[in-house]
Amino acid sequence: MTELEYLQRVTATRPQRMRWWREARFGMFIHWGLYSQLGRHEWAMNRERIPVAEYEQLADTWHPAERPAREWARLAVRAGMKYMVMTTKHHEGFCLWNTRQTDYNAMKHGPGRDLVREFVEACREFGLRVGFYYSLMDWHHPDGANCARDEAARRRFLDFTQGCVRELCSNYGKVDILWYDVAWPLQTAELWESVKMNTMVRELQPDIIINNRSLLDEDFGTPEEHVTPEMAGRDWEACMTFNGSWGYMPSAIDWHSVREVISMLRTAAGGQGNLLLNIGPRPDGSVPEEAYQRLIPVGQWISQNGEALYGLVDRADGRMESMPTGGWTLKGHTAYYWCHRWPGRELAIGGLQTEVLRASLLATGQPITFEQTENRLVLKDLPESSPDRIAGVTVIKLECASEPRQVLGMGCVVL
Ligand code: H79
Repeated sequence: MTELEYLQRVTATRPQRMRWWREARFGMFIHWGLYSQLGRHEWAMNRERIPVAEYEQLADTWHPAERPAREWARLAVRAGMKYMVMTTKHHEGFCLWNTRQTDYNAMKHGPGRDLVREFVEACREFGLRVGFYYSLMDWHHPDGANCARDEAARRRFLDFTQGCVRELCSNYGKVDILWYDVAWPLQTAELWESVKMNTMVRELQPDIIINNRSLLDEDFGTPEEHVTPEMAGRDWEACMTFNGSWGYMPSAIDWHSVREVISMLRTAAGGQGNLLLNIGPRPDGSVPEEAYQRLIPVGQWISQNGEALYGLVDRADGRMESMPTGGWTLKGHTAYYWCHRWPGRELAIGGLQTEVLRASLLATGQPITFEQTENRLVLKDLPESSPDRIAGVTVIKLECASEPRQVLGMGCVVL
């Protein structure tokens, strides 16, 4: 198959394949590997120049508890997440599944079992979609670096890579997402044989969704550590650490707050994107308390306000203005105003280009009285302080006569 034929086929099936993902909005990223034992960021091997032979010893000292993936899945459901993506192999090269491509895997070392299988089973048990993260870059494989200079090494490394990906797409039933990372050191999709590799993936998993990190655009873009919408028409998912480190790192103490997570969700949904929020479990697989303290309230908040988040939203960025008191998500004729700085008894919104038919508090359904004059909507008789007790983010639902649009210039009249 030529690249063009491949792209045509991928594009034609995208709307059906992506439907659940476009409605899901919120997923859990899990970074778990040998680096979790060091607790100094998943890049420790590279940043500290730990020799391969020394690092390898971590494979035999890793003894995870029984089925921690069930704990992640339970937490993900409570947090309002719809899918999970786990590192099957990070840059360190240690494979978490029972692979025939290398002995450097969980089955043959400390864990003594297939951690990917446990992950998949936990996803299924809790009704979550299954995502596999796979790092193309490999600091352990003998050809992982010299494949850029040595053609025989490249052939061996590609056979290894394709063998790994084939196993992941063959041995675990339906896989919903393939999340490649870091296409180093080969510089092009041709050198990685990405069309060939992803053609194989799609033959094995016809409905799979693939990210853009095998140097092909594929199904979605992956802004990392910032929630920035991609251009209209392009699916995207922001991946975010919770505390600045992907891998478990007890000294990383700058955790995003509940309010920040809700703000990320609003920016994602406002741009028709998703949020993949990371946890870095401890070596035994348990989830740090700080993640619980934030994800449980996030889930409670979503259980009251999910209508503003989930489902086929329209793009708000470019159509609505940014406001000092909050921001927007849109669905059809309905606008949701996520108010995170409560203004008091009245909330005025300028520049709405549509007639508001009904206003209400989303969490309770309580109607809000309002006056709408040209260019100005004033919501009245509101509580003195934000009614949302979980995070101080109150969503106001505005049902409108047409698709909402907001236009505000820089002056007091629109020129
Ligand atoms: O798996 C996570 C990261 O380890 C991986 N992608 C996410 C999902 C990633 N690999 N490379 N990068 C991200 C970008 C490289 C960042 C770096 Fe650094 C800057 C590597 C070294 C300096 C910051 C400081 C991150 C590691 C040390």
